[in-house]
Amino acid sequence: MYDESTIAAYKQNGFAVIPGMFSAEELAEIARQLEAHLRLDVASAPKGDVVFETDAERSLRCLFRIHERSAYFDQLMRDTRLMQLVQQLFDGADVIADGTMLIDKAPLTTYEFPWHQDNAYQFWNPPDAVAVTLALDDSTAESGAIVCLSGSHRGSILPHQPSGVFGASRCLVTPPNADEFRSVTLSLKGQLSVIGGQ
Ligand SMILES: O=C(O)CCC(=O)C(=O)O
Repeated sequence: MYDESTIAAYKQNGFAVIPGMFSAEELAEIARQLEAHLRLDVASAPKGDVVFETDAERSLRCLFRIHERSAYFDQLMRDTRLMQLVQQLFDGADVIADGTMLIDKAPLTTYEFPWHQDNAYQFWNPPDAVAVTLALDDSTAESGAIVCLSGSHRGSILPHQPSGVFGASRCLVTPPNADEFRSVTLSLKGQLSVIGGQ
């Protein structure tokens, strides 16, 4: 069982940061498996599952559906700790592990993820889903950390439109009102962030 204050923070804010779920050794192994997988997978992944950079130091921006081509990442997606955490966040409901993706924000990348609700990509009905993100690199305000709007998960599903950004293709039609929600930058280092609501 996870700390009740983490669960309460998630319900209040729509996100939570959980340090220490994976040990330093496990994180190193995940990073090693990822490197090995990328060497094999990027060339053979279906075209729609890979998004490349044009102007950054590293060429990969996003890789989708990794678990479909990697037994290791399929198993990681179903890790008991993750499944139990999400089950507790949803008050004991059955949990389905649905997908995996890698987001690589390389140095000198010039794009921004536009404001969006994740369900604009996943179309769950009802939209009872979370994104569980594992930070393999340090993720800071300077390096492009995820930014969340605290409490915005309690609102309704909002209209989205094409954003024109490769790998982050949908954005809110009307950007959020900066006065309405507290904006929180999730600085992560070997930590897990859970973001949910819509
Ligand atoms: O990395 C970001 O800025 C946004 C990522 C995101 O929306 C997601 O992982 O669902």
